[in-house]
Amino acid sequence: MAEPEDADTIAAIATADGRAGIGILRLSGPAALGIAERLAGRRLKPRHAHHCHIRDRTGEILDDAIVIAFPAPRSFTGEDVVEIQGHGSPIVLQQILRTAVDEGARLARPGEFSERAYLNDRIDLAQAEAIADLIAAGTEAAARGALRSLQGEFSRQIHDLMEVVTTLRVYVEAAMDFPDEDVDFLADGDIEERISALRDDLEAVRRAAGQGVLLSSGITLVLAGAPNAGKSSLMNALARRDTAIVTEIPGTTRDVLRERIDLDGLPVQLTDTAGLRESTDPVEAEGVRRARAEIDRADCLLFLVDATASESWPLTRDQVAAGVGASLPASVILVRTKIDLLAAATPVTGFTELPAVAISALTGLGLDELKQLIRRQVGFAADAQSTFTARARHLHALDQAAHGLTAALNTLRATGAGDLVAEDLRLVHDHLGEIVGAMSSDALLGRIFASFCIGK
Ligand SMILES: Nc1nc2c(ncn2[C@@H]2O[C@H](COP(=O)(O)OP(=O)(O)OP(=O)(O)O)[C@@H](O)[C@H]2O)c(=O)[nH]1
Ligand SMILES: [Mg+2]
Repeated sequence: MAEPEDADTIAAIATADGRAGIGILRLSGPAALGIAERLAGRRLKPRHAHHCHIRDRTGEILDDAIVIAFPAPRSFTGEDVVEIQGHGSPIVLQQILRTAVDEGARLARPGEFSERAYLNDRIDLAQAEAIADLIAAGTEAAARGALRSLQGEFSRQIHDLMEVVTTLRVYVEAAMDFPDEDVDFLADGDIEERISALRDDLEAVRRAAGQGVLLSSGITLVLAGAPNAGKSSLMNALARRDTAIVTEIPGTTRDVLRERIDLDGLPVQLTDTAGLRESTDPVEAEGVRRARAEIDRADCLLFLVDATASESWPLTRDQVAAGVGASLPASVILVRTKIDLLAAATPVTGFTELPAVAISALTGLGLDELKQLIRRQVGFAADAQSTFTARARHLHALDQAAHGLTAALNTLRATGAGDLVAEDLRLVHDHLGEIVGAMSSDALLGRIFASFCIGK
């Protein structure tokens, strides 16, 4: 693990760029206190709000501010930290920042405060990532989930798994170290059962983390179909605003239009596209090309078919692929539009290869059903309440850990060789450790030592 560059004191404007009532500049590092005291022209008491003038090096007053010092180690980064809470003027904040740099600070890199908090063991890696996810949260549920991760909910579950792996390793290594024991630890089936149970637990965490990834990254949902199918109308109905132009002229939408919506907790980027057809109009043709590029990148495709048009229904996946002329995402939903225009309710869903729903963007009929279908198709569970946020990196590590457990089980069953099982388990532990920031093997040795009485 890299050590923080401890000679450096970093500075950055911590609040968003733009005009606001208050803007905050943050300093962290060994020179933070000294720099802030020169700017404030006074000594700073720990964790005390000082009202003072901030001056540049010529003595000119830059701002009237509240300055608070958080000496190490009881600070966010674990280093000396000072917050200067000035007026939220980008110009003034830049002047204060420049003066802090003149006094010896350097501009912080993105995420460097969180990085230092991690390097100084104030938070683990998954928690550091949760800070970024909290800030970027697209829905209330995502924000709640990120906060739960930041508070250590996800890390705790990973640590629990790591504990069990460690116990298993201790067990296996002991069996190898004391081969003259009466009981053959490895052959009695107990260890196999325990590895299986651990794999089940890991699978449960993997499922929850999968929800967490959906919660923090959301999905991209693309609306596609023939011209006039009702794509823009559905976009406006789902976004509850008049984003896209709707007319009865086929080929109205040409550009790709985007809206962010909250689908009962699931952050969704909704994308409206040009109606798919061959066109000699270069503008429309470019729109169709872009529509296909969006479909290529989508997590979920809604393929719209006008119920009043004489098109075959329902379509198979191959038929949709042919109509779209692009590779389809795993989730494709057929949407039959404008059903308010049908004289009688015709059976729409029935048995089809693809999930299907009938809607009217005009009356709102079927929209709730559509939303539910989208959530189900992308695998977003209804109770986002209990979910923490996670990242693709975490899923990858969890998958590798699961593979490692399977490998350990296979090794055990095939060979019963303790050293090979121990090596598999070591890898499982390392993969889990990647999620929270590694636990060194020295620490593991300490654990083994502490839990076993060697003199026995
Ligand atoms: N009655 C009824 N009309 C609808 C409904 N949805 C769309 N329409 C009408 O169908 C026409 C085309 O709708 P749009 O939403 O512009 O269709 P589009 O798929 O975006 O069309 P392009 O952008 O040209 O590809 C408009 O006249 C809409 O008013 C609906 O649910 N009910
Ligand atoms: Mg349109």
